[in-house]
Amino acid sequence: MFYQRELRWAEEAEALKPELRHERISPVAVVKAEEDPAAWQGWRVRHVAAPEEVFGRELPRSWEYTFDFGRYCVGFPVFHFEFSGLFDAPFRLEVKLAEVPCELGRDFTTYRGDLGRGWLQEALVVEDTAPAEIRLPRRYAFRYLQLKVVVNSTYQVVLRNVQCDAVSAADWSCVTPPGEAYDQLDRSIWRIGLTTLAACMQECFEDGPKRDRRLWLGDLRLQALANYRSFRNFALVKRCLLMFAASADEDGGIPGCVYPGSPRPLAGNYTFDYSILFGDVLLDYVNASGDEAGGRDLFPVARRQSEIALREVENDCFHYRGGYWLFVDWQEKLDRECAGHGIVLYSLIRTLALAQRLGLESEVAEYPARIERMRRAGYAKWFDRARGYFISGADRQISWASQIWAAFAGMLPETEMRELLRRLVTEEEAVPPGGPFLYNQMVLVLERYGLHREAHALTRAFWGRMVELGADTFWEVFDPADPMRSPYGDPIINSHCHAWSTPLFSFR
Ligand code: RAM
Repeated sequence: MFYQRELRWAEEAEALKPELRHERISPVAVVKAEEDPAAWQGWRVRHVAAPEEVFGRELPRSWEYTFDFGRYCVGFPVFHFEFSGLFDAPFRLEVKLAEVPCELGRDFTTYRGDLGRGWLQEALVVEDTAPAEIRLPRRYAFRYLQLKVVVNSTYQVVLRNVQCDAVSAADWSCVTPPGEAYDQLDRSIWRIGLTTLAACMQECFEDGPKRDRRLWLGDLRLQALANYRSFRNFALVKRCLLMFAASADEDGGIPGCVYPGSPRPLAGNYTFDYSILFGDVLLDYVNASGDEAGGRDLFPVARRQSEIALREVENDCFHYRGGYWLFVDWQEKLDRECAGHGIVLYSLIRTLALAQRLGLESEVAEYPARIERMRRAGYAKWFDRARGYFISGADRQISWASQIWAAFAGMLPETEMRELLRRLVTEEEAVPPGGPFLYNQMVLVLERYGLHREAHALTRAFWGRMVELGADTFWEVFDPADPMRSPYGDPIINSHCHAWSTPLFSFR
């Protein structure tokens, strides 16, 4: 459908590829991972030496050191060595990198998850010459870096230093810290949040720099909002929007995620609820950047996603017939139909608002009436007056997801919705979020309904707990009651720096 334009969009996206900023980071300690049932995920690290005690000394034939960089790094590890004596066998170096202690401590051969083991970060370097510098060619995301040599040859090795050539598209000089009114915990949440976002700002917005290192539209929606309030890198958002537009299929549908690539980005998974929010992300972008020409150029893509969404609507209600991925949240117990209705309705509302913002109302002339009908039908089908909540599925499930998306879509009058959201936060019967992604949607929607205080309290309770547990960056998956939770069958494959977990509370 957009074929004529896709190559141009791909070229424009390519032209917006950012120049990454570099920073050299050195380790602050030599540590050892130890099992500790009292620690989060059962592992902690113990300080064993200062890096200077290792650097510059002649090392034994077999050795192993784990360096703690004291902060989260995304970049290329660089090692400096000095070899003396006759170089009579290749130098063999094993490298392991980890975001968190549990990953550092676990033997990767015990990995039992569903996703490919290739995401676990390790490298084997074999050098035939005596190189003064070894730079790993792949980019890694880590706080801990382990080097191991097993039975070296007879030459002597001195490790001069270990560093990370860290890269990011984020510019910290654009950022204004929270005002006086915010305490230490708030400041930590804010700082760790932006550290998370910055780590994910590479040649595109990545979901996580360890895994999946890909651009996902649902993640971009939250990343872009956090970015407008901090690093204000509008070009990177535009590049990502263009990458999605450039990977539309014949029907004009865009995927839920793309793999950066040339001449065109490659489409990844189709995620219904992500794709249909293209117009929402585009509207936020136009509002934040003022780039109306860019908005107009991509408007047909936004409208097409809403049209595709409407195919799943019958008698003004969304029906989940299956056959495609309706993600909403990592919560296995969730009945997604009511939330799905809210997302489709919200997509129409936002595409209409985008058209109005760009003076293109005539292209979506039927939307106002449709929106009204879907609001009424949604209320009639899913709102339970007696219980005061939206319910979903045969089990009449009350969930955060249903309420959140009903709220985004304005399925109740504003004052009633505000009251519902206030009650929801402490509702014991409600199926809670499966992780930070949906908590963040809640923070957003609370703020949209003027519930700033509630959004703040939720942020402190949920993200504050990760701070207490020692997070350097915010985690993709976090359930305070279940440290080993993983949607992928093994927590060491979880991403511990995931931009959708950058808290969206506005520290104003
Ligand atoms: C995972 C990633 C990504 C998310 C999708 C739905 O693979 O964590 O961030 O958007 O799932």
